[in-house]
Order: sequence, then C-alpha cells, then structure tokens
Amino acid sequence: APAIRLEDYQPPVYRIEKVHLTVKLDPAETEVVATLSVARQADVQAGTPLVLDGDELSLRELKLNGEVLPDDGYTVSPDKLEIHAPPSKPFDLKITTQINPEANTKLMGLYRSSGTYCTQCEAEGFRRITYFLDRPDVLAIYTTRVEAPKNDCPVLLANGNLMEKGDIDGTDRHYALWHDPHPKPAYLFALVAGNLAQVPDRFTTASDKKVDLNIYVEHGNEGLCSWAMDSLKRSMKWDEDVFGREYDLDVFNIVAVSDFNMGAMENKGLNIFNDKYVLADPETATDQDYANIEAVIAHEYFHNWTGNRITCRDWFQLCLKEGLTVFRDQEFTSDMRSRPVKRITDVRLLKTHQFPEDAGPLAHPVRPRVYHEINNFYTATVYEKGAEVVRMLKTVLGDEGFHKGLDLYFDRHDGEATTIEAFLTCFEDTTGTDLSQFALWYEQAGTPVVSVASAYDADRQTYSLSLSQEIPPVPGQRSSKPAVIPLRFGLLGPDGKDMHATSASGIKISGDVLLMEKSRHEITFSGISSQPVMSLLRAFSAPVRIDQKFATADLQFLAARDNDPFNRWQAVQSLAMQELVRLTGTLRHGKLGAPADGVVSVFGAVLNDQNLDPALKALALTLPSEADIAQEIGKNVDPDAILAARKQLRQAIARQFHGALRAAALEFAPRGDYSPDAETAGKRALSNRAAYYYAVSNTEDAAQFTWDRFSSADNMTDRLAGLMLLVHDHMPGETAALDLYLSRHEKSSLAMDKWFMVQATAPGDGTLATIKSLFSHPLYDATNPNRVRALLQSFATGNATQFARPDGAGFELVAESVLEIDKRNPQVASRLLTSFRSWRALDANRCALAESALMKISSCEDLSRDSRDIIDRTLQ
Ligand code: HT7
Ligand code: ZN
Repeated sequence: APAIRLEDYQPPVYRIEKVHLTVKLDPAETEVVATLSVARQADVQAGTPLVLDGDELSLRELKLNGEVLPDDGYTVSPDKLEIHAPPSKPFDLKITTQINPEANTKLMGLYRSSGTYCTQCEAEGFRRITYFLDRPDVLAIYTTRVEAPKNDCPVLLANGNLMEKGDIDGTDRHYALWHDPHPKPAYLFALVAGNLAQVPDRFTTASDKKVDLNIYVEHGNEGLCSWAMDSLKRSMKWDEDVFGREYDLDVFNIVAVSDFNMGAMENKGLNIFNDKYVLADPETATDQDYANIEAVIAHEYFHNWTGNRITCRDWFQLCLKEGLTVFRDQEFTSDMRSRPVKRITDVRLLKTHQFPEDAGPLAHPVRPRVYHEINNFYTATVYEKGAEVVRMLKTVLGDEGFHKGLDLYFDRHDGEATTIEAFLTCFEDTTGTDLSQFALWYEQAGTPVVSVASAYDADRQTYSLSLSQEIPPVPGQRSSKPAVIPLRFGLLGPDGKDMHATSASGIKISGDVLLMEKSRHEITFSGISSQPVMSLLRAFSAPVRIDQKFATADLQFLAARDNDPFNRWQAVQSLAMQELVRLTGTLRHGKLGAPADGVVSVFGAVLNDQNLDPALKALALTLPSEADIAQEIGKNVDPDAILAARKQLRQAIARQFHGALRAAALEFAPRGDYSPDAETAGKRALSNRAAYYYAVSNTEDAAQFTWDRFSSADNMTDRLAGLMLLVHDHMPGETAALDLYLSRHEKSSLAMDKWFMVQATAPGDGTLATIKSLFSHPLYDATNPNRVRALLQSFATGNATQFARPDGAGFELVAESVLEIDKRNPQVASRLLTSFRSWRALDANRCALAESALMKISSCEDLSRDSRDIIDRTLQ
C-alpha cells in the first residue's frame, strides 16, 4: 500500500452537501441507495473527475440528476467509482450498492453482531457501505431511511432525530426516517437495527432542553444499564459545568453490541459500544469495570464537541479529537473520584503502554506525518500522550488562559474540520503566547529524558540545579529539538514542607512550575537555609523520563513526606524499581540475593500509615509490573529473572508484615451492599492488595484465607482477585476455583472473558497447553474480538515469561494466531501483532526466536494491509 503523507494533503475537489440514504436491510443482500448532493469547489476546473472511495462494494445502479449514467461516463471497481466528467453545476448522484452484512467479519462498515445490524465507520468504514468521499473534511447533512422486517428488527436507529416511522404497505417490513441537522463527516455515520431492549431516561440541559436518553441492549440485559445511564447523565452535566458544552439533539442513543473491534464509537447521536463498556452489575463487573464504563461513556459523549461538532481535517489530526477528549474524560474522572488516584492510574498506563511504544519500532509523533494504514494509529501515543500534551498546555497557560483558548476554539471552529495548528492558534490568540516551540510535542516522537544534577551550598545558602533534556533516537528521527517541558516542583525541607527561595535564576518559573525551553538550564535558588530534597515532576507534569540519582534515604524521605501524593507514590515505586532491577541482575548471575530491608520497610511504613487514603495506599503497595521492570532494564531482558525478582520482593514484604497484611485484608473489605463508588472501591482495592501479599506469606492459613476470599466473595472484584491469586500462584484449589467460576458465570460472556484472561496470564510452563486446549472450549469464539483479546492479547501482553518462553513456543502460538485472525479481522490481528514491539530488548536467544516468528508472519503473501504495516515497521 502506498504511504499517505501529511505534506500531500489537498482539499477535496468536490463537496457533498447532503446525503440521503435508504438502507434496505437483509442478512446477505442489503441494498443501499445513496443520493448525494454534489458540488464542485469554486477553485476547481469544471469537468474534473469525481473519484469516490469504495471497499468491497458492488454497484447495482448509477444515476446522475435522475438519468442512468452511460457506461463510458464512469469506471467502477469494488474500491473506486470515478465519474469522468461531472456537470459543472451542482448535481445529484444516486448510487445503488449491494452489501453482505452477514459476511462482514472485519466488523467495519455494516455488519451483524448476534443478529443485530450495526455499523462502524471510523476511520474508513463508510466506503464499505456506499461509494463516497470518505475523508473527514467532507461534511454533509444526512437523512437516513432504515428498512427491515418488523419481527427481526423492531428497533431501527440512525444518527440525529427521528422524523417518521411506519409500516411498509403490503410487506412484513417497516421503516424509520432519521435526520441529523449537524453536518458531519462520513466516519460519524451510524445505523443500528435489531431486536433490542430499550432502557429510557431523560436529561434536561442547562438551557432547559429535554433530551431523551436511551440505552439499547440485548433482551435480558436491561438490568445491567443503570451505571452506564448514571454515568451518561453525570457526563452531560459536567460538560456543561466545566466546559460550557450543551447537548444539541433531541435524543442521545447508546447501543451495546458484543462484537466490536474497539471500545466504543462516538457516532453523532448514536454511540455504539462494546458491551463491556455498558453492562455492569456487582455479580459480573469489577470496580475497574465500573470505572472504565464511567470513563468510556464520558469519553464518547465528550466527543460530541471535541470530534463531532469540530472534527479533523485529515487523519493525521486524529489527536486533535482523541488527545483532547481523553484529557477531558480524565478530568471528568478526577472530578468524580480522587484526582491523585486518577493521575497515578493514568501515568501507570502511560508508562506501561505509551513509553514502550515511543521507545520501539512503532514510535511515531502524536501527530504522525505518514501512515500506510490509519487503523494502526489509534495508539497510546495519539490518545494518551496526546492527552498529556493538552494537559501540559493547561499547565503552561494556566487554567484561565487554557479555558479562554478552548472557548475560542469551540467558537471559531464549530462545524469545521480542522487542524492542530488551528487549535494552537486559538491559545496563541487569547493568551498572546507563542506556541511554536510547544508545537514540537505534536511533531517529535520519543520520550524526552530530563537529566538532573543538584548541589547545595550551605555557606551561600544556594541550591543549584542542572537540567538537560534529550530525546533518544527514534526510527526516522535521528535528531530532535528541545521541547517546552513544564516541571512542577517543590524543594522539600526537613519538616516535609516546601521551602521558598528568595530568588531563582536560569529558568522561567511560574508558581511551582519550572519551564524548560532549552536543552540545558543551570538554575540557582537563593535563600535556601538547609539542604533540600528536590521533588520534581510533581503530578507528572510532563510525559518525560527523569534521570536523577537519588540517595536511598532521599527516596525514603519523599516516600514518607512529600506533600505531592503523586511523587510520594513515585518515590515508593522508584525504591521498589531500583531494588527489583538489582535483584533481577543478581538472579541472572544464578544467585539469590535478599531484598534490602530498607526497601521492604518502606512498604511496611506505607501499609501502617494511618493517614493515607486506602486507594492511594493500594496503589503505593503495587509493585512495578514485569513490563515496567523490563523497560527499566532496557536491553538483554530475561523475563524469567524479572518474574522471580518480583516474587522475591513480594514474599519478603509478605513475610515481614503478614500480621498487618492479614488485618488490612479483613479490615478494609467493605461490608454491606456493594457500591462501585470510588471510596468503597478504594477500600476493596486495599483489602485485595493486602490479600495479594498475604497469599505468599508462608503462614499456616494463607491458602485457606485466599480460598475463602474467592469462594465467599459476594462481588466480582473480590471473586476475581481471589481467583487470580489461586491460579497465578498455583495454590491449592486452583482447578476447583476455575470450575466453580465457570459454572457460576457460563451465561455471562463478559464474566467468561475474565475466566479466559486469568488462565492466559498465569505464569508457569503449563499455560501454553492450557491456551491450546481452551481454543477448543465450547465457549471460545475466535470471531468475537473480546474473547480473542481475553485469551490471546492478554497472553501476549500480560504473560511475559510464557510469551517470551526460551523455547520460542509462546511467540509461535501468537504468530500462528495472528495469521489465522488476519484472514477474518485484520484490525484485531494487527493489534495482537503489536505485542512483539519490544522484541529487540530481549536477550539474544529470545530475540532470535521472536525474529523468526516475525519473519514467518512477514513471509505470508496475503497479509492484510493492517498487519503488513505493523510487521514491516516491527522488523525494520
Ligand atoms: N473514535 C473511536 C475510535 C475508533 C474505533 C472504534 C471502534 C471500532 C473501530 C474504531 N476505529 C477507530 C473511539 C474513540 O476514540 O472514542
Ligand atoms: Zn475517542
């Protein structure tokens, strides 16, 4: 496939102003009649051909201004329709295509999920429904008539407001006519038809407009929607309160489907969701699931302004809607729950998913300059780093400047398809700040490393700080320019309070933010009466790595006393990380070192800190993941040694503090009716974190205690936590627990995804055989993306020792699966394939085995464009 480049962007030569669609649904032979009102752009020569995109389409009829177009007036293929010489005046093009929803296994365009017709058009799925200018800068007003048998499909939905509904005389069919008054790009088109249950509600906007809210689910699931509905109403209110954004249609519909390539989709007025981000009850959903539902519902809703009202000019600008919308949903969660807990959770996610992406062969700028397949750019870099960039913009400009700029953006670009440049200009215009250097965050790939050195001069009472920044080389980017890096900081005095310098030189400082703009800064703080401890990058104010040599005592001090909760957490993590890296090294040399008392005792101090919020405590007690440790080690990685080191530290903590851990596991287990609220969930998290350690405490009742946690749990959070311990630590009752879980949850596919996931992520040589036997389990379904992700994606990304087995069998299993899935669903396959992205960091033997598995994939000739793109970049 040819490379698509940002520099080649050309505006469309024709506009499509109105679209009238009639979709006559049929499982295998759906007819789509599209009437497009087309107009030539003023600066384009009359007679310029009109070239429409298609994908696996078959044309049935073509009329121009009501007349059948002669054969020599156009050329057509499944992926293109060219009208050779269109009229110079605006004209109507009526295109009839036939498509097969039942055979659509890619889940892009119109497909069926458990009998429900649904669509997915982002990024380029609309061209699988009809020929179109399928690009985000072509905005049209859509009217959609959906026709289907009344019995099979009592519910008929499309974007916008319902205009009309009725029977089609003389048939068993009926229709619904929907009209969306807001111009939109084709990727936001949606249609749903099926036999679904409707859960209705109402929202009144700030300007007193009544909006009908509906969640549509499979019959029987009506009782699982209340959390999603509650989250939706809170999102609508919050967007009014915090961003001044009101909803703009009479109805907002959400549909949950069980076969979906990603999380959810923000189609105008008709959001379509992976059911795992809608359905919840305490029996089947964990606290994490509840939090995810709240966040994804909010995210899709917030897209109504950041994405739909204002959309992207081209797909290079994807971060314009995604980074900004992730930032908005993160802020929503921070306001609904605990801000520090949310921040820590997000930074952990960023560090485990985005940092490795940015350090490996798939690295790309937040706004890429080139792509082969846009579906491969829905990445942690575009989403999560994109959100960090928006957050930094807020830090740099201040709350007021940020909101003024954003208000101007909403005002100036409403109804447009625009760019990152236009977005940044709004902030420049309102605040008078030159953001040209800041814009580098969108253009440069790679994670900057900020190196820190400091010295205290007691005689002069000065504290000096050297800061330098550098981005390590990234594919296609050998050199880089210094970025604007806002570093929130505090100089901690011995009492744990921030010290205040009488003056500072060498850098711009505003409030508690140091603003790096150069590659080096030599900073001097004066009037510092005693040796401070530097707490840098508070609240993780920039997506950078900090290279700072800390004395263990200073980290211990920060872990105990920093008044920034994020950096307190970070200090505990850094201490654990240092120790885990050391232990890993020792183990690799065939020795068994003991974890240092100083580190173990910090965990004890955290555990016994009476003032720490339980949710924060649970996070602080969570050891860096195997993937995090591997990343820290960086090269010649041996996942077995990492796993063993982690287990050593876990056991040392467990054995030393078993009494307090047992007590915490019991004390913090919430009693009474289940509630998913953040505070109660935080207590459960702490209780389960304590149980995680206690399970390996070597005490007499550890096994029984763990079994009880599983078997007497009255909610999924505790049950799953117990199951994970039994299975991952291969404790007595492991098999019985899996069987019990299966018989209890076999009817709930979301609960069963967890059952597959737990087994796929279990360390130990037997896991591979387990996975192979699960392929033929009656509940395994290779066509359902959630199930495939539960078994294979979780194995490849969450089971480092088995995926990277020293005999290569883990890589082989994933490689073979990629090839098989790729034939059916390229998006799911290419996503799975990205799990190889850090292969070059492995030790020589594993590296060679990974390479041969990758070569096997690469040698397959009919690989999808999606997988070909990932494999080529991974091997480059
Ligand atoms: N904007 C959406 C991204 C998306 C997607 C969703 C489902 C299936 C295929 C998809 N391709 C792209 C989701 C979001 O960011 O809100
Ligand atoms: Zn999004």
